[in-house]
Amino acid sequence: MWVRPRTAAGATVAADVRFRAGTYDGRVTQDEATPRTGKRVLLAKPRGYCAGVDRAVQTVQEALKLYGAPIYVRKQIVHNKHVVQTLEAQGAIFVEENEEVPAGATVIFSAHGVAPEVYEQAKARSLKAIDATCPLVTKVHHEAKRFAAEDYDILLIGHEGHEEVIGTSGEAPEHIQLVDGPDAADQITVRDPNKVVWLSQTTLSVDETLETVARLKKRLPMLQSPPSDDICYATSNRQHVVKQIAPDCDVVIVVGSRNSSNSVRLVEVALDAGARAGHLIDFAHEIDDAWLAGARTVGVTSGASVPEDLVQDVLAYLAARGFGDVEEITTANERLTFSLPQELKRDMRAAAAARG
Ligand code: 2E5
Ligand code: F3S
Repeated sequence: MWVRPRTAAGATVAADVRFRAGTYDGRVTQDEATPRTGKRVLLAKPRGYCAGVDRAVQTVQEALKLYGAPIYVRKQIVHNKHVVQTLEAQGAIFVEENEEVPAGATVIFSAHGVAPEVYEQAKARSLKAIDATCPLVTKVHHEAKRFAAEDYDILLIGHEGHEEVIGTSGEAPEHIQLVDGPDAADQITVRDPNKVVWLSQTTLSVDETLETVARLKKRLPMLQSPPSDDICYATSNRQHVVKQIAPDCDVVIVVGSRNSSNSVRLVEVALDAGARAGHLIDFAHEIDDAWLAGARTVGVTSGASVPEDLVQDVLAYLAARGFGDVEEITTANERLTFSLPQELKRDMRAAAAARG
């Protein structure tokens, strides 16, 4: 049955998008999947906002409501152009470092986490700090602190220069070495090969990380694994569904920003899994019609920092070019939510009590 899709806000999408939902049970057959124009979209689910992004964006919005504009945010709250522009329009001021925040003002730390020295700098400037670090990033910080306290060498698999890696490394710089990909594994040296553990950034390619770990284990057979997966549920779920649809796609369009690690990974995963082409775009108008020339099946997904409205814009754009038949391929249903940071909740409760 064809049903109209609904956006997160409850609005229907363009009338010429025909949409149906299904769970993935192997390849979609041509007969089922290419009705009407013979052109179709396979829409990945899960896609878009994860629980940590939802919480971080809400944190900024609630802080704006509670304390009034401007609210300072250290680094992009999440790595998405549209989210940052929207929050700026609502009164958020994004800065690179605490020194740019006026003494005594409120600063929110981004979802990617910060090193302990960033809290200390904020304290020294009497800033009111609200920590929007995703709890699943905080979990990796705790692991790093724990293994460092036990004097382990920690091999942190991640991308050099990424904010999350900088924040996690800052928990125990003297114990942590970065391993940026499988080739880097061959260069690692440790103090005691019997006391070494690997941890990782939350948004890596699952398959590439397995390869990096295998390469590390060849040289360090006693290497220990994290107590639980550091690559988060949202990263692995988005990669899993894109892997399922990619072999059937002439082109996969991933909505996400260039500095969004998890979004960039989705393009790589799609190509590795057999998509003939893959593109990362921030906005529908960036689609080049040449990408669609001769294509019958277009895959669509979005990174964990991407609002659903941007995906709906892409579907409307594709529908206007004959790709109006949309099948949503679901491989997992996500229900996780995180509560707002304690420091914000406390002030929200106090404000509610003062209003009576
Ligand atoms: C915090 C992990 O994928 P990225 O790490 O570059 O970040 P993002 O903002 O695109 O995605 C959300 C997020 C936030 C992922 N830690
Ligand atoms: Fe957190 Fe993973 Fe999202 S680490 S912010 S749940 S992509």
